[in-house]
Amino acid sequence: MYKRLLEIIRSHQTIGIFSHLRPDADALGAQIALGLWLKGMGKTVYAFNPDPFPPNLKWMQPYFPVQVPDRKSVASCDACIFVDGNSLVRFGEEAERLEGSGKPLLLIDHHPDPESQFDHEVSVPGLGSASELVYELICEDNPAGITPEISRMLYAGIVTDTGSFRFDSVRPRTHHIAADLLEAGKFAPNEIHERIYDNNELKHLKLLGLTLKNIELFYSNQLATMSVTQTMLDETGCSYEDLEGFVAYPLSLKETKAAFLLCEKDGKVKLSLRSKSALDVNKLARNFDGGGHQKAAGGWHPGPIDQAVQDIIQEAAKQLD
Ligand SMILES: [Mn+2]
Repeated sequence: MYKRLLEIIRSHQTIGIFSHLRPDADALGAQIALGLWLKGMGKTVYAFNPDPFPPNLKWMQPYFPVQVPDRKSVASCDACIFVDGNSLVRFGEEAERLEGSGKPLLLIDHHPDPESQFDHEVSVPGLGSASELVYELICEDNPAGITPEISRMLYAGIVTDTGSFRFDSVRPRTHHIAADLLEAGKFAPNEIHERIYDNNELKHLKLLGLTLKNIELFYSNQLATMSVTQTMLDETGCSYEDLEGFVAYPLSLKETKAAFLLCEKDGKVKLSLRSKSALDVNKLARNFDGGGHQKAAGGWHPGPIDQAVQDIIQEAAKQLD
């Protein structure tokens, strides 16, 4: 699986790496690790993302420059790698323009149902993170390629995308990789964990307080929603990005099988869907202009937010029993 990808990478000099829009730690960790590794091989590397680093991942920024894609830099690439997304549209307009450009388009991803737009795919749906794939790729080339910097980036991607090693995508192999990264990187797990999770401001906790009051339960507590209005964001001085991790609270309820965070955004309602049961939120998200994984997905509803709650519950209830 990695052999052909390695051949393609070796035979091109200037390589662009895209991570998905509104990047998370897995997207950025996998992207930056690839960037560092390729640069170490003597390649000219561009890392692209149109969106900024989220506040809790700003510490990753100094490891490798990630720039907004401009036409000239993208055009100078001989090959492009796309990490942690299953379709060019997930990577923004400049990525979409690359379709049919003749440049090899390479995919490294763990989302289900990848588009057929790529010339070569390393796609493992159900795997915990794209960062694990980048780890395997580098080791296939040379295990010594896992430097301390690369270790930190990949560990950040794995710890976040596996919910701190608790999702059922976690395999023994996940822990073996994590152990190897800890050894190669000589860092303590909490060093990364604290940077990502323990950096709240008071306004985040105030917003959390408001959102917890808004939890609603349906079908004998099997389904939970948490609604966030623009007024709540304005009152606390927060933005949509500050809701990271909130959906874990309704999902943590004993009888809850799936939890849905709904937030007013750009005149519509943004949906974050999470499951801790057989309920497939990727399938559910397909009804709401979205997708993702079986246990974590996102989507959009035209609004208003009360209608969105009704519609999402009605659709999710079809999967109960
Ligand atoms: Mn991911």
